[in-house]
Amino acid sequence: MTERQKYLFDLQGFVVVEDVLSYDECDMAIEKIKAKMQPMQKTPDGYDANGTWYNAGNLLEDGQPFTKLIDHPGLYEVLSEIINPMLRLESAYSFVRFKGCPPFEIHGGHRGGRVNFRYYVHNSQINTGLTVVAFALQDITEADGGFACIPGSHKSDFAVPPEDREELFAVGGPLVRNIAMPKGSATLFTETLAHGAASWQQDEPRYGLFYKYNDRAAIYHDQNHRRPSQKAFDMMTEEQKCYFNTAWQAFGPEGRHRNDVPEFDGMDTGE
Ligand SMILES: O=C(O)CCC(=O)C(=O)O
Repeated sequence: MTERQKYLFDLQGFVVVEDVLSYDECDMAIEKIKAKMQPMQKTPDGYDANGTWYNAGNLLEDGQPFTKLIDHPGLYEVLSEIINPMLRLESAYSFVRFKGCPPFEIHGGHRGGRVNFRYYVHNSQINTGLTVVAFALQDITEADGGFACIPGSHKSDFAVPPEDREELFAVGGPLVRNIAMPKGSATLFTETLAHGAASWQQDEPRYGLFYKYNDRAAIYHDQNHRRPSQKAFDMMTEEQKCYFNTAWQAFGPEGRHRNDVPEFDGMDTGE
């Protein structure tokens, strides 16, 4: 992690890493997402999706470029520094959103959330928990909508007062900024940051791709129905497979005392 990345991540709660994917890889990812995406009835906030929100899971079954992103060196440099060198990939999925979709309301936004939602710096070392990598598979300007956040809110010791939430956390309101992302880049943000997504404004839908990382000793999402299938594991290196181990740090069984040996080699996800 460069000093510049460290400065920006600490200041804002997110950092944009450019040139993670080539243009061809972005286009390939979009084609694979299109082939898999399913309409959602409701948005994560419970609004009627009305054909403007889709999702796609099990993307690791589709091989590249999804597999190589599990431990991409340019992302690992940052994630290993701000979370821990031993990482877990909790989920990898796509949300596809069409022009005029309901927003993803701002959530998170203070560091009192214990193990998964923490943020502090000690002896120049950043410490955070659940962290999202949002890949930009197309060029996104601030005017397009998409990922939005309150920069710096990951350091707040206070939750927004409930009576002020509607005003202060409004997407398009005084505190929330839309974040521009060039095609092929990845935005790494801590879930401790107040963040969400503004309604999408481009004619071409937004093909959002999200990987969520945690310390290999911590867990936020239920793992059992998110574990990759055999087909997905067959395309991974031994090190990549370890990203799906169950959460623990040490005193594991014989031969994998430190949780650095693959624990699973696939399961039928039923999808
Ligand atoms: O859609 C987005 O860009 C935001 C995603 C988000 O809020 C999340 O992953 O928690």
